[in-house]
Amino acid sequence: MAQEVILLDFWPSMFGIRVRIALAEKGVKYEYREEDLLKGKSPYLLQVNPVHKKIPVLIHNGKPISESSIIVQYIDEVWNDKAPLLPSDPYERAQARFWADYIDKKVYDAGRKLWTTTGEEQEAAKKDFFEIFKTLEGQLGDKPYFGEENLGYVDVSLIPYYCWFYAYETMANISMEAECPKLVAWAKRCAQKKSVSESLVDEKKILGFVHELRKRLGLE
Ligand code: GS8
Repeated sequence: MAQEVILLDFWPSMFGIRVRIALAEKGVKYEYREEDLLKGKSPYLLQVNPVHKKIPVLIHNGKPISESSIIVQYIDEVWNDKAPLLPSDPYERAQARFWADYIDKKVYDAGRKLWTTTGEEQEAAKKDFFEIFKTLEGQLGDKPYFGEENLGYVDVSLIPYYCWFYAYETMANISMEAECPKLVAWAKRCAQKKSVSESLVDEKKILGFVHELRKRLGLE
């Protein structure tokens, strides 16, 4: 059966980038539909994600799936003729889900605080941010990928933030390389993969987007 796959996405979104990478890893052809959230939300987005009204949404043969982590797992299950993203062992799967959940609960908010705060508040935000990234770096250990020898579910969860590092560094005057060298080496390794490099966004464009968001929040 011909597959109709549509991705409703917004270019700077780390959540959308996860889905782009997963689809690229599986070699799935799809129609990319940009949802310009700076301008508003389309009736189509409200129709396909009436609960959260957020991108990304994957529409597979007319059926919508929301929430990036759930979408990536769905892609892994449907296009199972390609290398799996999640491990097959139940315990290893649970561990991968634990770390992806940790990323979901921690990284976005910690990163956002770096560019929405100043002074003491920002110093505390930096401390929290590096605590999270050092925990992740510890979990990576000396493995090439979180998914051991190949890019896996946890890698796909975290790598989209790589193109936001430059904005975090610029706004908070920090160095990822100095604090988390192994994690930066991992990010560079992931970015050598076509599925990742073609899905990530230019870091300077992300910085420009952060300035735009700060203006909208009255911060500059
Ligand atoms: C988060 C998606 C999200 O925040 C996921 O898919 O993993 N837990 C969800 N999407 C944002 C754009 S990226 O920052 C979004 O659609 N925001 C619109 C809104 O908040 O109204």
